[in-house]
Amino acid sequence: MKQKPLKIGITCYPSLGGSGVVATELGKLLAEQGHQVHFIAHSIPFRLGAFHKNIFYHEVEVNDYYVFRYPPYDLSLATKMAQVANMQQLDVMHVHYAVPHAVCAFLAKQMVGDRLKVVTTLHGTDITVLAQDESLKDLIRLAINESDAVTAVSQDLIAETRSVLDISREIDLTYNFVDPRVYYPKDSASLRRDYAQPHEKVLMHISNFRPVKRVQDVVDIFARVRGELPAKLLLVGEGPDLPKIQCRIQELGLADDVHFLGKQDEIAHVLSMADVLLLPSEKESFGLVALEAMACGVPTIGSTAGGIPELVTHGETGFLAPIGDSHAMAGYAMELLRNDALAERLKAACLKRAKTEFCNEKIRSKYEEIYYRVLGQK
Ligand code: GMT
Repeated sequence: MKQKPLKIGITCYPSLGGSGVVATELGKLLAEQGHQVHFIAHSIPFRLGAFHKNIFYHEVEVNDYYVFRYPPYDLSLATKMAQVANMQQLDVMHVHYAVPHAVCAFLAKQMVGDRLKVVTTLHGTDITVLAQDESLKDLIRLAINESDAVTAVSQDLIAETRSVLDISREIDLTYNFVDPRVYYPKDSASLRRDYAQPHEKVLMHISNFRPVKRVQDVVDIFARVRGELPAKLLLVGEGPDLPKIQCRIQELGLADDVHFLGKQDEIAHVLSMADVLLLPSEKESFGLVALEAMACGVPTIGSTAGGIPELVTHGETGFLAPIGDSHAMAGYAMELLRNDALAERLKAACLKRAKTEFCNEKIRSKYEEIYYRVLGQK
């Protein structure tokens, strides 16, 4: 690194979803580069892992005085950001997910002064769902316009942000990334034998089982595939739609062919069991899980929602169909699962694309460029 190491605050949802994973992995990479990284959150980020001398964690404590109907986490977070920024002389506060984090960083900057630069990364539902809500829209617009830099995880999300919030400011594209030291095809043959016979294909879906993931379509696709060839479906994760999905699987008589693995940490190991990942989402600004699968050599069959087409190249690293077209997605799955040569070609393309386009070092240095730019140290 040519420039001086920075002191960077990071706030994210520490226990939830792709935005927290990206924020935590980025913090780890920055610390490896010699930057000092201060996570400020309500609990320790779940992917933080082993001790690192450049990584610090500052816990936000919420005042729940009895007059409060809703304890003000946002205000405590903003105050903590300002305290840490002053105490540690932070250069940059990098917040992931606009609500409430970008708003809190805006408040912290009012307390600290303009020397604290704020970088906001938009991840998806902060814009595609929350910014559509009139009770939040103006506040999100303010926080975005007042950030020193704004990044978004796909071109599609940049376009959506501009159109939903009617803003014209610069937004940098910073795709999600994976660490090739963690995500690569693992030897999961023995694990796979626990779930599928050697002649059976393995289809997998990993998500938070929220309505935007359209897990119902995953079941429809699997039912069609299962009607034609021996296969198992592995469902990984938990969320509000899970009970409904369990009932549907019972109704369709598929219970013996579907395994529920719940939440899992060793995602690369789990993904390496799969022949194909299904991601038929209604909204997906990027689809980090499809990138994790790609890095493990597993192609994705999914929808054309949001940023998925920027990640999955149709016919090369997977197959895409319009949202809700389970028939076409099942057709692609059968084409792929019946053709070993095609599967090998897609696997090779997946491994190559994950390493070249979405490599952790490339995206990390893009974020560093943004930090130095807002600090006037280009
Ligand atoms: O939708 C989720 O699975 C969670 C959500 C989050 O905020 O963590 O994911 C969003 O951010 C991820 C990381 O940038 C993206 O890969 C997901 O596509 C995005 N989710 C949606 O847009 C629905």
